[in-house]
Amino acid sequence: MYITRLSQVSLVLAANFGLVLGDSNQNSNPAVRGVDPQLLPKYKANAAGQFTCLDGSQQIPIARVNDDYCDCADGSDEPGTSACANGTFYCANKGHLPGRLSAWRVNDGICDYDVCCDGSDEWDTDAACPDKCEEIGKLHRHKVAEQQRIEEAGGKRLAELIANAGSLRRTKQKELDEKRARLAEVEAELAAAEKRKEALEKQQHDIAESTGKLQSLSDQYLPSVVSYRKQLAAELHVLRAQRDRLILMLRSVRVDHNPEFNDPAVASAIKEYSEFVDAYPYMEQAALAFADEDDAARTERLLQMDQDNMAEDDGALDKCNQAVEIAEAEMATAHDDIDLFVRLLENLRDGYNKNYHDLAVKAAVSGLSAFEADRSASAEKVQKEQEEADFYSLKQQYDEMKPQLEQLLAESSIDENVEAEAKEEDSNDQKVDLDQQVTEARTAYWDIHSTLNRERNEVDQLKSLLEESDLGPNDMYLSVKGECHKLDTGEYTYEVCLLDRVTQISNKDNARQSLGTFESFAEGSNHTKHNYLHGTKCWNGPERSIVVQVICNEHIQLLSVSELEKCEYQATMAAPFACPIADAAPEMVENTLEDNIPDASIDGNSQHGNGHVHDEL
Ligand code: MAN
Repeated sequence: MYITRLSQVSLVLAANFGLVLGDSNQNSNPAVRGVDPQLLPKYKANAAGQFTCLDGSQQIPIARVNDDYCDCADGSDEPGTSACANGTFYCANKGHLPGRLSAWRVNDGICDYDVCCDGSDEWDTDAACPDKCEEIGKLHRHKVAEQQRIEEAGGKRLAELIANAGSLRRTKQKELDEKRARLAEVEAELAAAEKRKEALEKQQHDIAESTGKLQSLSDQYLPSVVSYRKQLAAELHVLRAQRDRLILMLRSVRVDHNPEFNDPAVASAIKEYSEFVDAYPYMEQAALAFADEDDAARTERLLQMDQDNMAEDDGALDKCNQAVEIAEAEMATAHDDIDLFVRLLENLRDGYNKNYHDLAVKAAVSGLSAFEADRSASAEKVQKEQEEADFYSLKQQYDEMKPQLEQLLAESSIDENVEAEAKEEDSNDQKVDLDQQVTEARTAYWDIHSTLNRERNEVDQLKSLLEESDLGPNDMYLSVKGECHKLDTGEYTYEVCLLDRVTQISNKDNARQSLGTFESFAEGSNHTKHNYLHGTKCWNGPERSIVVQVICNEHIQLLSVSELEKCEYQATMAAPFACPIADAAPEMVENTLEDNIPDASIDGNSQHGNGHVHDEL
């Protein structure tokens, strides 16, 4: 076996002392260079001068420890050289924390200050590696203290969040209960508003429909009804004039007869006429008012008056129809009155005592004959005029139109159940009013509709928060779920809405890409790693997704976002949720801190994971 210069020195030393020295400065002792002081007893030679590999696999002469030749399978015989690929070099790092370096880094010409701040790893090369432990140790202690301060503040904040979570949950639960009850009320309001809206809309539709039908009926019949009405008016004036003439004749008998004759026929005529006058006193007054006017002139004048009145109504079929109905009724009355008066006068003519020379009676009797003659002349005249005006055809058209009009008017009348107050207004006002009511009913309906949507959303959100969300141990995420935090990284601004969704917003054109919605806490992460999945699909790639890693801090802040692989993002977020909780048992907190110190591990690959366990709370 080739024995190096070093091994020879070791051998000499071993021979001198009979065992490997166990001083704390073992690196100055080449035989135990690179040995962890805790393991020093294992580097003593046994009675046979043998070293037992730490894995117990074999024994070798003590002189072969650190002889720069790898004997043990576990590399334990070469703690101070680079001979064993799996060996470990211990550096004492006085003034800082000890470190363990992979053997291959020993004497490689590089000062591995990240692990061995004392430069002891380069003990056999020209690399000058002065001891920097004081400086590095100071920096490290400062870092540890700062970390401790952050963890204390963050832990306190986390404890507060947890302490408040109970009452916050109760408050929100109460809010949810109230909102659910209110939702039922709004739903009922919406149903009522919808019913009212639909009823009014139907009515509006029906009216529009019948207005259309009315218009076409009017287009078809109005001109004939207007003419028919004029014909009736002319005939009515003739009848009125005739009636007035008879009234004046009978009045003259009543007022001017000689009562001394005591003629029963006269008395009977006067009695019946007086009954009429008592019932309709204005009829006689009206007749008197026209007494001095010539019949023809009067008819002409009244016709003109009629024309003026009619002009106002002629545009509307329903008004014209009403006027026709009134005229027909008046004509029937006039005919009845004329028949009555003629009968009275005929009875008088046939029954009066001719021996009495009562001038008033005689005038009435001869007046009757003149009346009859005039009456048949004017009847002929009226008939002639009516023939000229095609009266019977007009009447036929009117009779055809009338039932259709009545049906339409019945259909378009406002439904009293829906709108009682509009009843007395005229139909045009009714229509304006109905249009306004429809508009108002629609506005009311849509207002309630959007209120309902808004309130439903609020209920859904609260329900999902309180009943469907994992909010971490002790509801620690309750108060922040949905809270958004942004970070501008130059090209993009990222927005993380906690346990909800993450968005990438282009700073150039504001285009937004979803990086995912919250899916789960990563297993084993103590609720400090959040997975957001199913974001916008990448061009020719996967759906975007992001992992948000929380690190301890008092305040919440989005610290960094990077795209590790195309469309796979990672964010770091400072927040109390990764802090050790303030009121945890003190030893435990200390242990946690110890665990966090990045030094006692190989090559400085320290585990920065927080050792706190929220679940213990
Ligand atoms: C956008 C951004 C990038 C992403 C590409 C993929 O530009 O979302 O982060 O890498 O799309 O095409």
